[in-house]
Amino acid sequence: MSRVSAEQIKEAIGNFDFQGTYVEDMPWGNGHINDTFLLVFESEEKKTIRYILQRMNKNIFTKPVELMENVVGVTSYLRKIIIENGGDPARETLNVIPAKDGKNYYVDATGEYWRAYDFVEDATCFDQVEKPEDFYESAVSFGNFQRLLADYPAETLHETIVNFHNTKVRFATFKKAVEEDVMGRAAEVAEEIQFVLDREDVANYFTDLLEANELPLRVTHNDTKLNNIMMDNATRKGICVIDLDTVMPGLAMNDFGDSIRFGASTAAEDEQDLDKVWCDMDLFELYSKGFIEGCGGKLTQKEIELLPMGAKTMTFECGMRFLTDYLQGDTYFKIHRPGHNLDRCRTQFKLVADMEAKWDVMQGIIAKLL
Ligand code: ADP
Ligand code: GN1
Ligand code: MG
Repeated sequence: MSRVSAEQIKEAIGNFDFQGTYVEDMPWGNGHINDTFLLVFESEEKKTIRYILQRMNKNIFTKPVELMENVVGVTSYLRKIIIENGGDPARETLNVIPAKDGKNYYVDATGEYWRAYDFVEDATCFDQVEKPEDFYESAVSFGNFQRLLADYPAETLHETIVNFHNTKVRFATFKKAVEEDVMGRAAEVAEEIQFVLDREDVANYFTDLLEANELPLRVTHNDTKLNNIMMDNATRKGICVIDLDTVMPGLAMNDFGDSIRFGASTAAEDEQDLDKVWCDMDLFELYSKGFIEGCGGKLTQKEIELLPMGAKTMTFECGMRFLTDYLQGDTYFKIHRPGHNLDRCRTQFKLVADMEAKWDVMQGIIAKLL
């Protein structure tokens, strides 16, 4: 996708129903997919009002209108529950700001899709765990999110990315990328390619069980990394689950697993020194406890038993996706340096290997919580 120009931002800002007078805008956050901006406005009483403005990634989300239907459907459903529970709907769910024409998005002159949200104030998104308790609280929140959506009419949700966590299909796509090798990069990453090929059983595991109807499909978030949740600065509890682009029917174990691969790592997702990258078992235990509690008894025994497999599968899948993108020329994930996707892939594979070494410990932790 082309870079966002100043004129494009200006046009988008002018077409949403924002309160107050425009002060400034700046790029915001560390998401890999959308182009996110913080907007600052000022009310007549000189109070600062902040918004999030995003250019949706149309290459990835090819049906942005359907995607926004999902987001509005889910956020208005959550809003009702939050009000019933005496919570604060302005901070506990995303709130979509309508465009001036009343739609939930704006299409600019170049055909790009934009959306806007209230900024969730007095809360922070973390790119790495700072305090273990924060990770526990994020687990409770992601578990709660799944519990709150347990009765959401799943049939009304559009599948925003088909086969998003179908790891078997991801494996096939990866093999094709290796065969095509459009950038001529395969030879230099032979070791990483072999790492994937040796684990076809991991790729097939959940897909096969799903096809055999042995796992419940639930409404899940599907992108549960730590920086997709806002932690309240005062209480340090998870206040708002964000990045709802991939809310779709999915597996509870995958929501669990995606959080582990990102948050239970002792290093950043793109750390280049692999000696720093491990899967921390204390964090794994904390998250497991919080997630099971947050799901509020909704998980079956089998789902709980399969949580370690969710961690391994999501980490493996994510590493394979980074490697696929590296082989295909970095067209999917935003990169900020050459080889960025390869660095990311290597941390994920280091984590998978570490989980394999600690498999009995992980199973033991879950057995204790059952
Ligand atoms: P991406 O799909 O690119 O990850 P996100 O929707 O996760 O996009 O947004 C990127 C970042 O922007 C988040 O990690 C968070 O830091 C920030 N952000 C997004 N929405 C809000 C919001 N409503 N209030 C405050 N910060 C937000
Ligand atoms: C992307 O959108 P963001 O940055 O929260 C990706 C996830 C990956 C993650 C890896 C829609 O998440 O699936 O796990 O990067 N989102 C999409 O950090 O592909
Ligand atoms: Mg995000």
